[in-house]
Amino acid sequence: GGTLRFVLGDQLTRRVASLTDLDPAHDIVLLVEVRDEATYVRHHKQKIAFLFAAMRHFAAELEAEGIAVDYVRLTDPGNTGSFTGELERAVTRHTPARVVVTEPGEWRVWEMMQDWRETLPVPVEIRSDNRFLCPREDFARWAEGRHHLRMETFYRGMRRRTGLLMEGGEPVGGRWNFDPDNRKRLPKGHRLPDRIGFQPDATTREAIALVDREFADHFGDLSTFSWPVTRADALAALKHFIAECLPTFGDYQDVMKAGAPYLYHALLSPPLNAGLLTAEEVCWAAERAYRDGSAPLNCVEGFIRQILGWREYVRGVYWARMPAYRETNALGAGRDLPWFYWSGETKLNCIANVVADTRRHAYAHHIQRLMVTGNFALIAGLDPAQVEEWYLIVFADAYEWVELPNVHGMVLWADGGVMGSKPYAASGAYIDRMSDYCAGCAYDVKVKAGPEACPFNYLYWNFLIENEERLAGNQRMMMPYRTLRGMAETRRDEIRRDATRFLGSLRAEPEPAHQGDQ
Ligand code: FAD
Ligand code: DLZ
Ligand code: SF4
Repeated sequence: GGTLRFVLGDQLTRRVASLTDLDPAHDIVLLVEVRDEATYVRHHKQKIAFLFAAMRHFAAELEAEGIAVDYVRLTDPGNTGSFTGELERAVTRHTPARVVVTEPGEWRVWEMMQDWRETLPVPVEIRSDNRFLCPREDFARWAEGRHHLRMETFYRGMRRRTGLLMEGGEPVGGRWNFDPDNRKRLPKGHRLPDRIGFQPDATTREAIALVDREFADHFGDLSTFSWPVTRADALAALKHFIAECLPTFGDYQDVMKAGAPYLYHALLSPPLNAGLLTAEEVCWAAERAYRDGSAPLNCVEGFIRQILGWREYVRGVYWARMPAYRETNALGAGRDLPWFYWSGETKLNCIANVVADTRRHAYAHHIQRLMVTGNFALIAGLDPAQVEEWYLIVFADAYEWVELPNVHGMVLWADGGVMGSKPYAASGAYIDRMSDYCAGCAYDVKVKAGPEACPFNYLYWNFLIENEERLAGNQRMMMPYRTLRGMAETRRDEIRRDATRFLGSLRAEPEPAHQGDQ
């Protein structure tokens, strides 16, 4: 027999390692829709529909090339519901000489793959994932013996390694980082660019209908689905972003605006993470825009840093530190996730907005994730495992390799400083400066104490008080702790009192009338 090439739902590129030496005369490509992958956490409906639609289109494209594809649908009779079960069945069906796979994005699936080598009656070859610019082994070598893994150091190495935005061994423009030029506020009356959405075709509509039927009780709307689900559409999305948004990308990167989650962001993470685009081509497309004068350096550098720097870096941290990484809880946080993370029913207008965007689009941009739902989770002391599960569920781009370092490390500081030198705690003033949320809020961001006060204000100080032993010695926390020590005892008591009242009012379960409609 030939080779059975098993392609996972987030490996949808003709260039994935497991397909490079494909022999159309003898080989079979296997793709499987399985219930376990849709329910190991109860993913947002759009995430499942996106992947099923993308998998079906990818299979059709392979078939059009004359490649034999064995595509198992979710509702096919006999579908065992798991990767392992479906691979076993396929081996029995096709009796291949061997199985070839590409290493997965998640530790969970990596463990399954190790078992396949022992339990399947044929050899299983696991190939290195060539969709990233930094191989796992290279990152592991860099990370060895270091406790702190700093993004900026890694990023400079990646610039040198790839030659992106480099000139004669030096960074273009004489600096590695143009962040100080970014982070502007949105001027009043500013007109945002129109975004292209992708009308679902018949195949995508079928996937949407399937998810609507089979996963009806999962979080999220399906009616607004407009993701690119083919390589051609993903390339069109990239082109649109480079032309219309990249020239302004850096300027308003941190802005948050009610009802407008997209702003100048790329919206490319779902197609990137599923394999429809490669990080390499996206970075070079951005660099070309700089070289031909259509986008300024601060925007292009800022964008390339997100992908060549952050994205590669978090993936490296994940593989270098798992499985222990997930288990740490450096700040000992343990409060239950409030129900309003699902319902959006809260007087905190910023959170209500981010949850509404997320439910509607399976998307929120970086600062919404970091400074609203993330910052709240940090300063309210929410249980890392519950917060991580939420992030893994609600976004169309979420896979553990990218979600976990961002949430566990960047946001919650549960890794004790592997990724960030200090927790990113902030009070309401930050949200007020970068958004229009506070104007429409029942709380007053200018008020520090009492029932009218913005809860972020006292939760911020309460967080510092609760973690004084763990954080006061941190060099980067000297300033706020100095302020805290200068506070009158009565002010400290007031903070504790407000925080206790507010935190005590949080509910982890819906009111009985809402049961079941998360
Ligand atoms: P843009 O803002 O336009 O950025 C361009 C690209 O840069 C993104 O497509 C993405 O590929 C990459 N990127 C930017 N920041 C990061 C980052 N911190 N880590 C990895 N890649 C980055 N991204 C995911 O892809 N999946 C996740 O599950 C995820 N969870 C996150 C959770 C939290 C708490 C935070 C703070 C960030 C998370 N991110 C995650 C990173 C980032 O928020 C998203 O990649 C981004 O919002 C995707 O939208 P975009 O394509 O419009 O991004
Ligand atoms: C996320 C997901 C979902 C919802 N469904 C499938 C599926 O039915 N079949 C599949 O091959 N992959 C799916 N995925 C993506 C996998 O979970 C992903 O490949 C693993 O998490 C490894 O990163
Ligand atoms: Fe959020 Fe506080 Fe602003 Fe309300 S006042 S939107 S709770 S930051």
